[in-house]
Amino acid sequence: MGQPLRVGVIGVGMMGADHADRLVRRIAGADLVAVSDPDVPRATELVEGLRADGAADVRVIEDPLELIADEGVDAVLIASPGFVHPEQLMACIEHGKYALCEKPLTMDAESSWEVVQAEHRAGRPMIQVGFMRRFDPEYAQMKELLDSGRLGRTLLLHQTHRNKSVPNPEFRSEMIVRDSMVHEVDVARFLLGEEITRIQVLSPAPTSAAFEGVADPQVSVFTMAGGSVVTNEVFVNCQTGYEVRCEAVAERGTAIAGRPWAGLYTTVAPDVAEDLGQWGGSVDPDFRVRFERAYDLEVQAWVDASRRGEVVGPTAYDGYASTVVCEAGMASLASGEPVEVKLEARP
Ligand code: ISE
Repeated sequence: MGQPLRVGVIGVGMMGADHADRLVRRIAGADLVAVSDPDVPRATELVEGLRADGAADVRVIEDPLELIADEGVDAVLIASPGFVHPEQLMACIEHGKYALCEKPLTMDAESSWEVVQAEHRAGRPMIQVGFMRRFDPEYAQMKELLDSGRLGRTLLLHQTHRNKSVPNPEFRSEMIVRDSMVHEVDVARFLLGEEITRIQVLSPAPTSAAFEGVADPQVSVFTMAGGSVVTNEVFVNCQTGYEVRCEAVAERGTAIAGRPWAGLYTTVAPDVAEDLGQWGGSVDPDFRVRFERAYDLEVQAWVDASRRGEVVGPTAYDGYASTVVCEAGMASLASGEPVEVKLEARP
């Protein structure tokens, strides 16, 4: 496939640093060539650490727009805060650079839609959104199983998303929707292959571990275009560990992805192959550990596709759709009532 993809990483917080490390140690066909962060000492420290791992020529470019425009950068991994995504994505589109953008695509439906339209005007897809669960082997296996039709129609999904704790007082109720539940939005659209038409977010009595006034846990219900229903529990201060799983209930069986103690678990009709697992382990608190393989496969797929001149995985439109659903979710969180979801048609 020719020369390695020269990648620049924007944002060296928890995810950006993790991706930079991944690009240096585990991703084939890519060279990390630059990082950018307003915290230059932090970026410099990261680069020095990576140098010890053999990444000798990584530059620190303070201005992210300069990194995007740089002729020595072929593709950009955006791990900066969501509110700066619009201008960075627009710059990637303008300079014709492939971008892997961490979720959320942007912070509101209007700016997400502007990104979708700008990419469309540019005439070719360039953006992959960082919904890594699509690359998790068990979720991918579940998608294949549901699509095969062997279990009949999928009627329900039950999703669980628990973080051990979020010690950040700025992580308010709306953030639980926009930053955490957004993953469930994407998985529902991905597994069922249809849009969410209505969302309701309920807030049960909060855990005493949550900051004052924060609705945690939250239970949300999505109604899908084809009539199936998705229930979601998002609980970001559950105290135990990082538990993310999804159970699909179909006409002829069920499948669970993400049981922490086993592979894909199924209970199926007698004529469908059966696969049982057993409990036996603790639950790690870190989502980088739980989804390490998914992140590796996600970034590898992005690098391979960019080198082929293609885009795979969640598109800008997927990012836009999830933003619209989360906005409706935040409205429902405030009112307690179901809210209709209205999407612009895919360009
Ligand atoms: C975080 O941003 C993530 O993406 C994690 O996967 C999620 O579990 C967490 O709740 C979010 O804050």
